[in-house]
Amino acid sequence: MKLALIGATGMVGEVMLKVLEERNFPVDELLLVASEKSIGKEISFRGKAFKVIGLEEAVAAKPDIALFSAGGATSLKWAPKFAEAGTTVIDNSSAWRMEPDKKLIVPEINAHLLTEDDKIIANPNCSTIQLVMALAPLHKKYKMKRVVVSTYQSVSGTGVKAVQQLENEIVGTKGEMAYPYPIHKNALPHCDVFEDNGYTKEEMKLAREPQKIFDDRSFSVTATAVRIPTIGGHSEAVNVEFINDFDLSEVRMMLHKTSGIKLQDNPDTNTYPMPFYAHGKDEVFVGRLRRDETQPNTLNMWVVSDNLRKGAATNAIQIAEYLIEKKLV
Ligand code: 11C
Repeated sequence: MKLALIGATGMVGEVMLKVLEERNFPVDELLLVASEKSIGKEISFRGKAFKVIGLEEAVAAKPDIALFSAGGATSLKWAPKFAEAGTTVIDNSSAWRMEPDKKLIVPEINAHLLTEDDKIIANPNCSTIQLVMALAPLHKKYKMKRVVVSTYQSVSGTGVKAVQQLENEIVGTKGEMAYPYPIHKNALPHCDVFEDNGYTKEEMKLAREPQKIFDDRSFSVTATAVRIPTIGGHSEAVNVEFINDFDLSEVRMMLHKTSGIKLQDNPDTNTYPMPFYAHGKDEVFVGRLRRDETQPNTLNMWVVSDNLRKGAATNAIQIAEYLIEKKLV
């Protein structure tokens, strides 16, 4: 397996290398790829030093799989060039997600749709992945009607500059600002850019991507996305109205049995999901399960996951593992 990692020096790239090592991903040849300014830099993988190369050189090497995490502009320009060379691209940016001919994949939900003709495969947004992971078993059984989600998102979702801004503000040093306001001791109802309808792009990703992943337009999602000063993962308060009524103990049992979900739900022992605990782990943590007492068939829950792992690197690598297992590359 010849694997290329595009954006190898970035935050998600670093986590991808860690996850590839941990999961013992079958790599015969590894191409670490980054922008001009990083070419020649050395990065260690499985105890061996690799020199970072540029995109032209990586396309010419015709890797079997390219994991992209270098931003939308790089994906738009370079993913088609890799695809033309026969490489299967798994793209972590928002560039291709809503294209009708590109599949948007969370392996536990819809990897069965993939074929060897899918040369550019989209990885959903981090806050979408953890949301649909928690909703999938419940939607199957009770059929969702409407989801109201409020997010509490880690600064690591914005990138290294934002993590730096928070760290600078904590110790009181001046530095570059990733946000229009301080993030330390603050909460910004502003993730990604504003769209014409008054929602942010992050909120619209949460509204649109789940329908595509479930291949179902019969339910709707409305979102408020908020950035908070944490780094371990994204948290989500989820209110979901179903068409059919549910039994809370059955909901608990279903989530408990779902692969990739860890139930943390015991008020007696103060057990509930937190980014502090989810950080560095691959599962989606679900807790605070309770009936919404204001209307029928409606559930409240709290969902937390490490946005750089299941929300980005791990999901992309699971897609790659699926392609290899099913001999689609
Ligand atoms: C955030 N969800 O936390 C974003 C980061 O569309 O892949 C990932 C952006 C994306 O701000």
